[in-house]
Amino acid sequence: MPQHFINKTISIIGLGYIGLPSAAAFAARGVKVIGVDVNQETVDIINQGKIHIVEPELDMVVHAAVTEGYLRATTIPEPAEAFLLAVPTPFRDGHEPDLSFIEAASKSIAPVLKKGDLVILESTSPVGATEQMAAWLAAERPDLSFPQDMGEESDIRIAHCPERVLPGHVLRELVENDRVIGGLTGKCSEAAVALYKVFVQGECIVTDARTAEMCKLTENASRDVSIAFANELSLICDKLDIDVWELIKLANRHPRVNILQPGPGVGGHCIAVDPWFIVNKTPEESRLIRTARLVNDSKPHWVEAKVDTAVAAVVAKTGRHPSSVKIACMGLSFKPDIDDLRESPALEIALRLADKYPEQIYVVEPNIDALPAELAKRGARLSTQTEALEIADVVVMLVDHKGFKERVPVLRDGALLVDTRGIWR
Ligand code: SAJ
Repeated sequence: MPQHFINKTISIIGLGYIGLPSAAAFAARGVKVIGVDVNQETVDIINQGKIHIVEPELDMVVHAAVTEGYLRATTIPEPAEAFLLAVPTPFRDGHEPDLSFIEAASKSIAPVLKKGDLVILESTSPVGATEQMAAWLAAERPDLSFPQDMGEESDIRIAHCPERVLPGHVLRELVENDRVIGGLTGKCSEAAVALYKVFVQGECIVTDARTAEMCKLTENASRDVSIAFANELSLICDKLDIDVWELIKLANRHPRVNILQPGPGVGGHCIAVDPWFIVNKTPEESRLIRTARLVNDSKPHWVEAKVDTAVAAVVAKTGRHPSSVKIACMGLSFKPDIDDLRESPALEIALRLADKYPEQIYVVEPNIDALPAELAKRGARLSTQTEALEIADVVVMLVDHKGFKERVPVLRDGALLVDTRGIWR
């Protein structure tokens, strides 16, 4: 471990999907970590050596860190040598970034800051947020000097270092991924590199704070635009009666083409959010990024219309009443093999269908034990695959879970398939 952080304490503010694994990664290297979260229940669970989120292997690492005394959680910040803010940055109505969690976290650590401390913003943030955080801290602590006023001579060092880990692979990616580090000054960056070198094996690449902020937004906007291209192709191919998945496979044989996969839309709390931070700052210039967001956001409506067409076809063929048509929704999570339903297009589609076809929806989601209340309330039920496929007239494939991909079932006679993932077609 770099000498710099031996016998020092690191405080992580926000013990969610990024903060808790980061706290565990520092603690596993023998650094004393104080985790801070506003939620007392989260703090209590962690202090029992348990976790409140689903992430492979995290439970073992947190359990070891807590029982060996390297990680402790609290609701009230305590003095430390480095503070790492990993709080949410959602958007408000009109896609306006909501920095209130960063503001609250900054104000909560300000009273315990002392000369020589390092403050790092890890939350994915609009350009300028790190400078804003520095301004909030400076306003709270006029007795300390900050880099925006004193440059390299400042008492406090400040940097932005966005997280880039993939849910489901967080512990490995935290260690192996390269990190982009944007200090407000050179010394700020140096201090941040020394901190991350405690556990990061990837390269720590130094830039300024605004470039680091934009870099993270660019990564997710780039993926969003690529997925929008695939989703748009799926609409075009549907009109032209071409199998989009075969088309993409063939086009990807070209050495310089790498098209992503269409789906029911883009979910999760990152890719569907972060591009708006760019659009919000530079609306005139961000035409492609905005359009990609709109293309991806409109895909669930297109899928819903496809299901309506299938229901109408069943009715036309059998003469049955539409209210007797049963629909199986295969998968609810925002991507395969996780239990995370946040901003899931599959859930959005299931909810719309349940509104329109009450008591007719059978949901198959192997990663959850109970349906979200909003879906159950609409009369949808959680089923096994066997039960749902025995009864369904229309099957909607929404999430390419491993189990669904590995065993392609034979649908019952007359059943119609709407396959948004191209795995049962
Ligand atoms: N999706 C498609 N087609 C594809 C790939 C993805 O429809 O070909 C959909 C998924 O089904 C899902 C959504 O996109 O609904 C997002 O999934 P994802 O696996 O692309 O990304 P996330 O949201 O789990 O994680 C992303 C990652 N960013 C990039 O890959 C550029 C991760 O590295 C970031 O750390 C994370 O966002 C974050 O926290 O910002």
